[in-house]
Amino acid sequence: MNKNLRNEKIRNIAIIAHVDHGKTTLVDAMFRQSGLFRPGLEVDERIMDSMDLERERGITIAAKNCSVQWNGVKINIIDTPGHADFGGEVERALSMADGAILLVDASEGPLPQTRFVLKKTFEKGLKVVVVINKIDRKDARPEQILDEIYDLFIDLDADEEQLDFPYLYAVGRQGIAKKNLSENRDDLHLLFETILHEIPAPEYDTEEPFQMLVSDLGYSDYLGRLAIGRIFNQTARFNDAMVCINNTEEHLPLKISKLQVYDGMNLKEVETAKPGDIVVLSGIEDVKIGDTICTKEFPKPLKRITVDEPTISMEFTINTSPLSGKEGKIVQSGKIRERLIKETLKNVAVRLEQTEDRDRFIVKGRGEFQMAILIETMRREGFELSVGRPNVIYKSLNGTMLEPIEALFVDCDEHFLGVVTEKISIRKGRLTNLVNNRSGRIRAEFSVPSRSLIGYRDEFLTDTKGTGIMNTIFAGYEPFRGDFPTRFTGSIVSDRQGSSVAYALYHLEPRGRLFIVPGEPVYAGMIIGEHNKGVDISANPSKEKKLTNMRAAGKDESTVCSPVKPMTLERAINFIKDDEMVEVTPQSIRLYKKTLSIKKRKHKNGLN
Ligand SMILES: Nc1nc2c(ncn2[C@@H]2O[C@H](COP(=O)(O)OP(=O)(O)OP(=O)(O)O)[C@@H](O)[C@H]2O)c(=O)[nH]1
Ligand SMILES: [Mg+2]
Repeated sequence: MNKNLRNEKIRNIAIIAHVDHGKTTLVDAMFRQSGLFRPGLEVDERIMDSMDLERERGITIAAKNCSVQWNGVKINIIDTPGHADFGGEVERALSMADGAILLVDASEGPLPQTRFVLKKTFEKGLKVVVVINKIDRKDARPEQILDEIYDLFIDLDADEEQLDFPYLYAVGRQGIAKKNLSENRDDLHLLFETILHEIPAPEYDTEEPFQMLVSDLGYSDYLGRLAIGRIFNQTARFNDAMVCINNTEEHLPLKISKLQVYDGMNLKEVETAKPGDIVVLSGIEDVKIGDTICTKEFPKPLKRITVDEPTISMEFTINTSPLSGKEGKIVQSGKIRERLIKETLKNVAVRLEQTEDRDRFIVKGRGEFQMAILIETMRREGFELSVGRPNVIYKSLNGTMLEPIEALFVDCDEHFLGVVTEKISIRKGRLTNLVNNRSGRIRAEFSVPSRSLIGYRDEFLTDTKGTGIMNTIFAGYEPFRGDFPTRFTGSIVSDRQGSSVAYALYHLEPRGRLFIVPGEPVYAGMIIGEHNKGVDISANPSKEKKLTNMRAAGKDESTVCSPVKPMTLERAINFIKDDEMVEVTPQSIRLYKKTLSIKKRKHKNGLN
């Protein structure tokens, strides 16, 4: 009798899209128009992108909750990242939602991550409201994009009801949403109304016991660990005694020491929270994402959150370079291990494997960008460590080695198609589709091994003079397509410890592209540049000019070195080969050969 009730006072939505299609900016406008800020208050842009790295890079990295009120209904919003490497965050966010706002850029149209996130909402059976965003763009083609979205729904096997999706046109940045392009509107009221009308209110069952699914973790200095998630049935009360059911079906007792709900971007303490609401609960330390919190009397776990498997793995070790321990505060393997475990608790897409060597860990995730963000975060916390090349994760089926394959979508000037196709075919990629609509730009689709894309993005941008756009989506596992070099150039390797000098670097410039400037510390085995040819060479970057008493006029060469593009972490991990590592400290990024001594390297390679 009391089944299938709905809490009409609440809506839970996730905002999903391909990267940069305007999710976080739309949330700003929703905040403004729901009266969250007093008029005239200066507010930062993309206020939900609160992490330092998010603000610096202008992208969302972690999914985050907030809420707005509209006509007496609380809309819990989860802003998600659009970058493919953070797809696990979308999967986690959807576990709290009853529906999703799918944003699609009115010029770019549906892109690979649009497909990924839409597929995930279908798998969860969630209602989707489509918002064709950025219709103010000069190159906007909203009606065409609507057709493309419809095609995408068909492609993903949407049923009739899903195909009849509600849609709006919007300029998120100006806070405008409308049903018809010709309509004159200057607010988001229609979006709020559509959410209230189309997204089902959270359903609950009074005959079921209390259940809350933990979908996120937080930490507060005063309260300790915070469990964040949605209440599925019954009401939570401050001081209630509960149990947390973990992945091994253990029942860990807890008492709700504080109960909070989202109020705008902040949290508000409450005495009780109703079914369907998203709460932040304190009172338990040992809780993980996916656990269910329920009563002691009726412990009944909900289905755990599942996310896609990791696709790449990377070696993390303590820093063993001769310069280790000079720049970082935290260098011990125990601390690195603790930090990585902490990451796996919060980040559902990251896995950690301990190896036999206690100083060496294997970290698995969704992509090298995700790894770079993790490493960058660690170095900012004061860590010093070394990392190896990102490697794809192979599988084996009936004795056949399988490798991950991606569909690669390229949009570039037709003149660059030749060089792009050539580079991709060397890397065992195949052209699968080509559209030339005679506009001067072409759209090509390739099927490529994932491993060939590691480090390729930079080259692609250089090859297309910065104008090409590439997007990828994981397509599945296929038989291994054969070897090709991970890099077609060699490394210039320092043969001794010292300090680099201008004279030596100047004379090395013709050999390739240098990574260091005069006055930097170097050591034997440190990679100081990229060699033009496919083999490594040794060099002495601290070689001074021989001083003679005889200074012949006109013979003194000027030794002004060319500017060096600073080595970033992302470039470094994409650049190194299997026998090379990146040394990361709060101040420096250095590259080195795993075997520092040239003699030992030669011996290993069977050379004398
Ligand atoms: N022309 C136009 N640009 C917009 C609009 N909304 C957002 N933008 C711009 O699009 C860029 C990306 O906006 P974000 O809100 O960060 O996009 P996002 O979808 O949250 O990006 P990720 O979270 O990294 O996936 C920013 O430069 C915005 O200023 C719009 O309505 N029109
Ligand atoms: Mg964002």
